[in-house]
Amino acid sequence: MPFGEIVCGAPGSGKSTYCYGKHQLYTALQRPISIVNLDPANDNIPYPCAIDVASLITLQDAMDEHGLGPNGGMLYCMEYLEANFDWLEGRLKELGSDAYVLFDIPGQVELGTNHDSLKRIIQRLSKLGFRLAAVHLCDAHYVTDPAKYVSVLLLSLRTMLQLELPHINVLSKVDLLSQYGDLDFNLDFYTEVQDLSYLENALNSASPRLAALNMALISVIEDYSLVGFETLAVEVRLRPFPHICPRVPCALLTRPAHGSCRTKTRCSISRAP
Ligand SMILES: Nc1nc2c(ncn2[C@@H]2O[C@H](COP(=O)(O)OP(=O)(O)OP(=O)(O)O)[C@@H](O)[C@H]2O)c(=O)[nH]1
Ligand SMILES: [Mg+2]
Repeated sequence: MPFGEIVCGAPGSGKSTYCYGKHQLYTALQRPISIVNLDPANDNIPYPCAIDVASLITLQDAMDEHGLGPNGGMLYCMEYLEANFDWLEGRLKELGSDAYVLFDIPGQVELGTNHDSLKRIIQRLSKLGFRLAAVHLCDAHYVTDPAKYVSVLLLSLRTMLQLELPHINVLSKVDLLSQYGDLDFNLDFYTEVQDLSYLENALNSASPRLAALNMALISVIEDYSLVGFETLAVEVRLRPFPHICPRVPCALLTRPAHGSCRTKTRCSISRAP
């Protein structure tokens, strides 16, 4: 039975880097893994790609042929992929029934929140027998500002509701947090989505006219208690693993360190010596 991850998230959130890092980790552990690039604008793919949607359609093709801009062109590409799902199905079958597949998804946000093609492609993958989970990457920079943090909570919640998969939200690039100065709260506060009423003062001073709306949004998130985050820092090695590095098992996905440190986190894969 094949397993897979739908690796989604906003542009630049680190999806392709995550796929590459995980490919290196699994290769070092001698576990099979394949990456399927479903981003038709991804013309600089860093990882070994088992299936590339560019063999079917590229964003440039869609824009040139139909006079579309980049955003409309991307939606067209996903609809085209959905209409030609048998192309994807045939290539996935070649990976075997025990494949572990990472699907690198385009960063256009509406694909994961309100456009239905990706959702229907996922449903068809499930019908093929894939056991899928969504890995939703969000740049950790969002936790540096209360309003941005609320927006990423809402985006994560909306993506969970739209994709209807087992779902992990991930704060990516946490290694960069130390560059943004001290956070208002410990990292645990943001990853565990603790008592959001602590954000009230900061939110209301930034937009006093919308104070009631801010608090209503916060209560929606808290009432359902669905959103939480893992943390991730990927450091892609410069050359393939010649052997299993002893630090590899400290995991690609890491929990925030508990305790007093404000932004402390563990890195995943160390750079090759
Ligand atoms: N410091 C640091 N940089 C990262 C990490 N993950 C990704 N990056 C950098 O973030 C930038 C964007 O990463 P990508 O993997 O291309 O992001 P993406 O989500 O695939 O981007 P799109 O495909 O354009 O949506 C690159 O410069 C990466 O090197 C990380 O964990 N730490
Ligand atoms: Mg990418």
